[in-house]
Amino acid sequence: EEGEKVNTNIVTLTRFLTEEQVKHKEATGDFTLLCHALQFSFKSIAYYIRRATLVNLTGLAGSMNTTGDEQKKLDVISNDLFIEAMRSSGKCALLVSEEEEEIIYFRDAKQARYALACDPIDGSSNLDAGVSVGTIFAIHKLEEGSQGTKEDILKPGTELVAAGFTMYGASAQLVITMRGGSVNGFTLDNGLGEFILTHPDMRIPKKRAIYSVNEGNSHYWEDNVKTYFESLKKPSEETGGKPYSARYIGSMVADAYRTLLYGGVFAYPADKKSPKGKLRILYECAPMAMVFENAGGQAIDSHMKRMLEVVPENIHDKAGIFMGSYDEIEKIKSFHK
Ligand code: P6P
Repeated sequence: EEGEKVNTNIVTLTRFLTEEQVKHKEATGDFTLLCHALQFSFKSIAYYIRRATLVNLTGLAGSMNTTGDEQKKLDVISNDLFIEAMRSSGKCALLVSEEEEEIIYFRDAKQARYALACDPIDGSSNLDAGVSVGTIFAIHKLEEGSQGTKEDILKPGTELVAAGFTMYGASAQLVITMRGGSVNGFTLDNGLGEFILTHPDMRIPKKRAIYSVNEGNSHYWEDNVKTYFESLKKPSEETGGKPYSARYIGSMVADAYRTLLYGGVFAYPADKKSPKGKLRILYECAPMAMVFENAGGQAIDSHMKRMLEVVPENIHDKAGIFMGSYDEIEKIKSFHK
């Protein structure tokens, strides 16, 4: 009868992963089980972040993490949650985390075929301010016959099996992409405790007059970076006689998610202060580059090299990055001729 039309064709992440697995007849189901462990850790982290302010989990845990910034309690909890989820899955051979100086090897996961890099709570310095933070992840497959060594993860992003991020905002938004696949967005339904497919086949607009960069670093930028960003501030015919809009949250996952949805460019250029850039290749730049390329955009480093072809020497190596709308990245390249 008349009344609210209820959508009964709900695609959960669990169903999506099963359907993906069926497409690959050689699949053993290991990747699916690894992703179930991943989604469990996202749900757990989302739960703790939602309660953080109430249970006063914010504030400093008093311990310094390996990358030197003050470690907030949620960093510690999220990192531990993630490590235990990967360990108990039995499908992860080794894990690189922003919070851990050394690689974590799961030696009892004998059959594990995957290596994971993650930033458990990226943007955590914004936590107390209620700004959206997120988890960024990148999944590599071990070389044939490898028991899991750092060579299995010090590889170009072109070899990533899957990558994505979960942004903990008003609701938890998961964005995931597989090699050569599309980008799909899921929203956590807290009632069901399921990630629901809400953004199938995400495509980044080819161009959009929005730029996202920390202008506080502009004194240290190279000249062609300065010239490029200055050019965006002039009204131009191309943008209907208006300058670009500036949007910067300071939390990569939040800036990336907005750029993916609306278009434009997000950048953290290498500069005189941070000659190798600030963002980490393995668990910030490469996974984001895979998402942006699979959504029809581009991601390059400060040498204008395709980010997915950059190979880190060490697990915490950094890179400058420009990522966003296809045409905008082309324009940036034109300033670096
Ligand atoms: P800045 C957060 O600390 C982070 O790692 C990313 O999430 C974010 O994009 C960047 O650093 C912000 O850096 O120097 O602008 O505060």
